[in-house]
Amino acid sequence: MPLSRRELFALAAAVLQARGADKQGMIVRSTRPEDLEMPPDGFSTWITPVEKLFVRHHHYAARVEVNEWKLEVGGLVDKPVSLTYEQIRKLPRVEQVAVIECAGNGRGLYEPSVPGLQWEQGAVGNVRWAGVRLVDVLRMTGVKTGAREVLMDGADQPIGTMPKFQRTLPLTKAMHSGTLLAYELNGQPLPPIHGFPLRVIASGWASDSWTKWLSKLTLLDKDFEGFFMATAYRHPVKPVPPSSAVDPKQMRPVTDLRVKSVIASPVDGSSVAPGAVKISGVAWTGPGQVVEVRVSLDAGRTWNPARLGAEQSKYGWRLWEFMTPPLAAGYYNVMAQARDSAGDVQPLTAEWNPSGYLWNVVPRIGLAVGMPAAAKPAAAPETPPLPQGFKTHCLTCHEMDVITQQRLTKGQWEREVDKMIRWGAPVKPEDRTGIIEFLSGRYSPTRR
Ligand SMILES: Nc1nc2c(c(=O)[nH]1)N[C@H]1C(S)=C(S)[C@@H](COP(=O)(O)O)O[C@H]1N2
Ligand SMILES: [Mo]
Repeated sequence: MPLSRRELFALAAAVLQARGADKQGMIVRSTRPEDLEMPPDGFSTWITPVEKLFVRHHHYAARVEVNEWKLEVGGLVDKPVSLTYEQIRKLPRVEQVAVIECAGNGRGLYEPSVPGLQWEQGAVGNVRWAGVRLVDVLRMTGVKTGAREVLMDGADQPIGTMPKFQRTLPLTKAMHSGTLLAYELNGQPLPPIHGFPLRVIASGWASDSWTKWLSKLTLLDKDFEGFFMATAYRHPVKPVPPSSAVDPKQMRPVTDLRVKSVIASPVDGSSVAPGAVKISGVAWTGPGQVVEVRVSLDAGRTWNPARLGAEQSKYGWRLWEFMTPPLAAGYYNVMAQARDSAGDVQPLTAEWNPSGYLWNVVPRIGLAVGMPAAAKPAAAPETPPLPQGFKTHCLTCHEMDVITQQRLTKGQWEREVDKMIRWGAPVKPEDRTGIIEFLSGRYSPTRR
């Protein structure tokens, strides 16, 4: 099926923007819409440079003409306002370093695997934001009694018949001093791909609540029922059996980030000369502060305290490093574990959840000292013959890359294909079975 005019336009805009943002060296999870993961070396600096910051959009990126743009604030307010970019820039300016982390960061590490972008570690960054407090905007409008949630709308348009990306913040989080509307990233105007001209910063929370290209805020007196609140971005209230389907009513929205450390160096599977080795990385948490990172060289039998870096900020990440004693030749299982001021400790094993959110398992790397690195089998390039209708039904809105990274059961593939059909993929009934057979045959949990 040829692209509609709107789709063509959105695509052209996305391509233009991709050229504008210099994101070389990123791990590409999806080329269209663009979903890019930070490579592991991004965990070696306190501030993540914009070229390394991960990118995640559900739809194609919006391109906003700032002269035609306004932020509308309405709903249960005393006085609705419509603010220009200049008016927002004149409000009291706040700077804040904060971790931005996708709720799905680490999804690719869950076993059994779950559908979605197979992020490993790098759907996260630590950025210096500048903007205004959301509460300062709400002071201008006043908030009527009974208002409970703030609905956030962005200027990006859905692909096909996908639902709009609409999220809400509870009023308490919206009024929190750490919640900003940001117009700058690392001292530069927000790049288009990261939400120019204005985006939400819900510090301490996963970034599905950090609406980009923000265009409208609406105060509501009840829970918003849109797809991205009522169905997506929900986490089981109680632990569930792996692979189970869980009713969204038994889940609640993802909010706080979890305490987590990542090892930046050495890289998993590398080989070093005998002697002392510097192990380093970063650690962060949601509410509270990281108070300790400890490192094990023997798969968790014994632990050593790491030194925390001097640079810190309430919502930022913390660099850490541990200098080992001289290491004899051998193979080492290196782990890192962070603990925060609330007493939360990084777990050793995952608690499975249906969408693969909030992965924060202790990272583990293999390190060869004075011996060759373990050989890794090279992945065979994927050039599968496609089934009938696949190109026109599936590869119109996105590319093959988003499919080849999945490892799903037949039931999971059926649910994915039917979701795509609901979202406007023009799959003919006679082609549906062939597509599901192809996907579940080739991209199944048993094929690694
Ligand atoms: N308007 C809009 N805002 C959005 C999204 C989106 O698709 N549309 N994706 C959200 C998600 S899930 C994440 S993880 C972050 C990613 O922000 P980044 O691309 O600047 O890293 O933006 C959030 N804000
Ligand atoms: Mo996300």
